[in-house]
Amino acid sequence: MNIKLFALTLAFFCSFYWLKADDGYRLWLRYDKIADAGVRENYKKQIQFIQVIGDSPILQSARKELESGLAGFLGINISENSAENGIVAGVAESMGALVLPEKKSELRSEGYVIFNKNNKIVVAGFDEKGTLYGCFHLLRLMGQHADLSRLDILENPKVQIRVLNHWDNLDRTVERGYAGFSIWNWHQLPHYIDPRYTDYARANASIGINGAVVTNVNANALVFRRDYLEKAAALADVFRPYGIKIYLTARFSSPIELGGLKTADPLDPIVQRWWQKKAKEIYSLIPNFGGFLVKANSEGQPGPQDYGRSHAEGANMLARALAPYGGVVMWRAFVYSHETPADRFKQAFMEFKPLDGQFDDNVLIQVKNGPIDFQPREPVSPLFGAMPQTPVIMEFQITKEYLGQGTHLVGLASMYEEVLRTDTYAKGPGSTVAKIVDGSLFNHKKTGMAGVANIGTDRNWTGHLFGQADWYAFGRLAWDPYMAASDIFKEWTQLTFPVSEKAQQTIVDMLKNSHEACVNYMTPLGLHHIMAADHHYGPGPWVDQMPRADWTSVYYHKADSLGLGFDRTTTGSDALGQYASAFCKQYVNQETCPPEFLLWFHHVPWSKQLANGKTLWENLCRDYYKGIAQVALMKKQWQSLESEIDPERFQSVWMHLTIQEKEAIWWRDACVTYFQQFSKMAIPADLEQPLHDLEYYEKLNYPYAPGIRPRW
Ligand code: GCW
Repeated sequence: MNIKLFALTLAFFCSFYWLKADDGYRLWLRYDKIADAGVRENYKKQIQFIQVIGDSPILQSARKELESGLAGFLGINISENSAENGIVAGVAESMGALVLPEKKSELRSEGYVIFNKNNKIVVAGFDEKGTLYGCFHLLRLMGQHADLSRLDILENPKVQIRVLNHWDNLDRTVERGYAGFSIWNWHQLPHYIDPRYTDYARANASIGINGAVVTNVNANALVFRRDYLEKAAALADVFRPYGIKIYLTARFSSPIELGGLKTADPLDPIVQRWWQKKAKEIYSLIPNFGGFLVKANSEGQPGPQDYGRSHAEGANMLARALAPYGGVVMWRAFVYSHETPADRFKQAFMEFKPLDGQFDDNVLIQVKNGPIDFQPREPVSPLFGAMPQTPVIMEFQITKEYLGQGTHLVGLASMYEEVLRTDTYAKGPGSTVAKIVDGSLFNHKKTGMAGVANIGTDRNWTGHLFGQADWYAFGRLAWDPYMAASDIFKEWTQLTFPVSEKAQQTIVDMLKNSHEACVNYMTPLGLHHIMAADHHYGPGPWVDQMPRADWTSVYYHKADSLGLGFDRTTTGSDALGQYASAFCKQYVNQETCPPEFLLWFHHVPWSKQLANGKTLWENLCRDYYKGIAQVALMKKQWQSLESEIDPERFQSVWMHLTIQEKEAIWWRDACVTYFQQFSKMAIPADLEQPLHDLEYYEKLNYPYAPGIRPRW
C-alpha cells in the first residue's frame, strides 16, 4: 500500500473511531483515558490489581465493569495479581477482617461502604447488588478525578423500588417517546439479544435503578401470552446480573381478551384463578419477576369499576396472585372521569383517599408528582400525605411530554428537587414529599419511585443529548431523594463532558437555569395545560373543542375579561381544601400565594398589582419574554464551549438549542397574543412585539409533531 493510501485509510478509521466515540452512546459511563497525567499516575499507583471476591453473575458484572473502567481511565489492563495496592470488592460478609463489624452493622439491603485499608480500596456491599453499586460509585469517583486516598463512604438506598416505566408498545412505538422506537425488539427476542440491552442494564445499575416496567401502562394483554412471556424472560435474564427486576403492565381485562373468560370481575373466583395461574406461569419463567404496574379505569383503560368494584378490590386481587412469589402491584392513582363533574385536580384524591387502609401489603399506590399531568410546574399532588396507611410511591416523567419533548434542554432535576422538598405539612412542619417517598414519615417499609423513561433507539438513547441528564437525575434521586439538583448536574456534567472546570461550570449553569426558563416561556405564574391538543407539542391556549372539557386549555386557564387562572379556593373548586391546612394557608390568599403557583389557585384580575408592584398582565408578559432571554443565554453559553467539546455532540446540542429558541418565541408570541384579547392591555413598549397575529398561530398545522398520525 502506498503511503498516501495508507494515510487516507488511517484517517478514515480514525475519524470513524472519533465519530463512534462521541455519538453519546456511552452515556455517563465513558471511561476515557484520564487526560490529567497527575491524576492518572496517582490512580495507577493506587490501583494495580482488582480483586472481586465471589463469582456470582452480579459480582461478575462488578468485576467486568471495574476492569473495563480502569482499562479505559488508565489505559492499561489490570486484573487480579499479587501487587500490594489495589481494589478489593465483595459482599461484606465474605470479606473477613477486612470489614469491621461496626461498618457491617451500618449496612442495609443494597447498601455499601467504600474505604481505604492496608493500601487497598475496599468496596464492601451488604449484598451482591450493594457491591455492584459500590463499584459503580468508585468508577464515578474516578470519572470525577476524586482523591481516592481518604475514602470513607457509606451508602444505603433510601427508596426500595427504583424503577423505570417504559411506555413502550408491543409494536415498538413509544407513547410520548421522543427518542426513536422502543429498544425492545419483540420480534427477534428471545433469540437475538441486542447488546444494547446489556448497556441499558449497566447504565441503570450505575445509578441504582433496580427495576424496569418494559411495557406501556396503556397495556396490551398479549404480553401475557406464553411466547411474549418467553421474550420478557430473555430480557429478565440480561437484567438480572445487573440487579434489575423486570415488571409488566397488567391490562385488567386480560382474562377476557387472552383467557376467553366472560368477565374480569376481581371478585369472581374464576377470574382470580386465571390471574393466579398466570402469575405461576410468569414466575416459572422469571423467578425474580417484580410484579405488575396497572392503569385502571383511567382514560379508557378497563378496571374493577367496570364491575362495580373499587380500586382496592382490583389491586388486591392481583396482589394476592403475586404474593406467594414476593411480587408487588404498583397501582396508579392517575384517574379522572368525565362522569365526575369535579375539578380534575381533585379527582384522584376523591377516589383514593377513602381507600386508605384497604390495600394489601404488597400494593403500592403510584401517584404522579402533580394533580393534573406532568405540567412544566405543578403543585404537589394532595395525595402525598393523605394516605398514611398506604405506601404511596412517586411517579415522575423523565420523557418531556409537556417540557419541550425531544428538542428542549430542560434539566428536570430542578423540578424533581422542588417537588421532593415540598412540605406537605401532613404530620406538621417538615413533612416533605421526600419523607413520604422514602417511607420515613409514615413508617413504611415498601417504598418506591418510578420514572417514565425517555429512552429509545436513537444512538444516544434519549434523542436530545441532555435528556441523558434527566435519566441520570432520576436514578440518583430515587436512590437518595434528598440529593441537591446542583450536585447531580455537576456529577453528570463531569462524567459526560470531561472538559475544563470552567466549561463544566457553564454546563451546570445552563442545566440549573433551564427549567425556570421553560416554565417562563410556556406556562409562567402557574398557567397549566395550555398546550396543543393530542400531541401536546407547542402552544394551544385556544383549544376549546375536545371530547372532554378537561382536555381543553380553556378549562384550565379560564381567561375572561376579568382575569386569568383557576379559582381553587372555597369560592371556586376548593381543591386547596384537599391539602393540610398549613399547606393551604400559603396558597389560599392571592396576596401571599407564591407567584409561581398563583394561577393554579386563583382567578386573578388582569390589572391586579402583584407583590412586585406590577400588574398581573405585565408580569405575565415579562415572564414570557424573560424565558426567551434565558434560552438565548443558554445558546450563548453553549457556543462558548465549541472549542472544548467534540464536534458531534456540540453540533447536536447546538441544533436543538436553535430549535428551542425558535419554539420558545413561538410559545411566547402565541400565548401573549391569545391572552391579550382578554386583557385588552398593551404589551410593555420596551418588549419586542409578536411577529404575527393570533389567527396565524391558531392556524399553524404541524402533522409531523411526534405522537400523532400525520393528517390534514
Ligand atoms: O399525560 C397523559 C398522557 C398519556 C398517558 C397518560 C398516563 C400513558 O398524555 O399519553 O398515557 O397521561 O399517564 O396514563
